[in-house]
Amino acid sequence: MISVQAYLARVKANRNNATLVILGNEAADLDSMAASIAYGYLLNLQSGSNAVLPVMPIPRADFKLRTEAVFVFREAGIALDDVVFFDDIEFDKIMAAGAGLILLDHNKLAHTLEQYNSNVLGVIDHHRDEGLYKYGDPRIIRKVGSTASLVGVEFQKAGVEISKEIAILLCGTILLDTVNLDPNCGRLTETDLAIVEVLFPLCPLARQDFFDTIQREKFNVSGLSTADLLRKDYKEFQSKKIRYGISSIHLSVKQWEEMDKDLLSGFVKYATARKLDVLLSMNAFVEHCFSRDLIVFSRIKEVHDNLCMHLQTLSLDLLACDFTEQLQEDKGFICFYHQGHSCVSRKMLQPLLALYFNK
Ligand SMILES: [Mn+2]
Repeated sequence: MISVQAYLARVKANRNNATLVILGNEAADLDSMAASIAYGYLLNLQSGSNAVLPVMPIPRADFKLRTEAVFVFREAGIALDDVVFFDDIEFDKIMAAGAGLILLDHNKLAHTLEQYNSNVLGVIDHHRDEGLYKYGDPRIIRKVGSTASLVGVEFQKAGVEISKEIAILLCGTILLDTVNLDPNCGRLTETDLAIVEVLFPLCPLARQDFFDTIQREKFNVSGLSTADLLRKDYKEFQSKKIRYGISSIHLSVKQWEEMDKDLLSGFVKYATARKLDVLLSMNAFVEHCFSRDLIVFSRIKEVHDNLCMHLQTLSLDLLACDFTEQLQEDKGFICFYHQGHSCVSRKMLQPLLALYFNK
């Protein structure tokens, strides 16, 4: 039996001749990526074809931002060089040549790929059924904790031997998605439990340890640069005159400032590249209890100062922090706050900013 690693290397070498692409959803979470690889591998074992290509639906450079996936892939012995990312192929050409698509972890193509609807041949997913691709084969849409569980069931149905690597990929994903099989998480089903019974004996890692590490890695941003942190979870908005972005970051300003002594330069670069007037960073972290910091940056002094004044009038309970070494006013204007009312999230702050900027 060919290993997952060898399968990936072979199919990558043959990537431009792919006849079937296995694609996860555009958020490219662990479930999307692990399930695509496992399912592509299963089809390869069943058909012997080197033309079944799992494609990670993000640019290669973005993979490292999904730190939990970096960890699980490494544990499963998957070398990133052998994995195909969206920018490793000419997706348009492969689709135009008539390749089929199997959607994993979503059952409606992303808006940006809508023109390939007629390429879709099948779906395996656990989201709400959008009622598309009724002819799909397979067409498996079931409310379970993880798409990885449904792929595990397909291995079982096929009577194919499950390797250690596949067990690690699927188990890690199911644990993350079901919060370590917590019946109170609202996602765990009998299907997940039944497949975990089959998979875990084949996985060499202890369940609690494995889960704890995946969870920790998910929030481990220590290897990331300021630019990576800013784009990891970023949303952009346009009001009448102001274009602004809000990054959500799991790190206190203090920790961040220790990692990067020149945060201001990172903000200047990021905001300039995206033509932003304003860049906010909402920093959520646990220090004794759940806490938040807020960073306000603008390239324009007047915009910066007025916004800071306005923010003080909102019920955020802002307390200015002293990071004087970060202040170099020739580059841009930045200030750092501790946000006393930690319940105010980006979802809540953004509409208030929209009101302010549209005034
Ligand atoms: Mn999923």
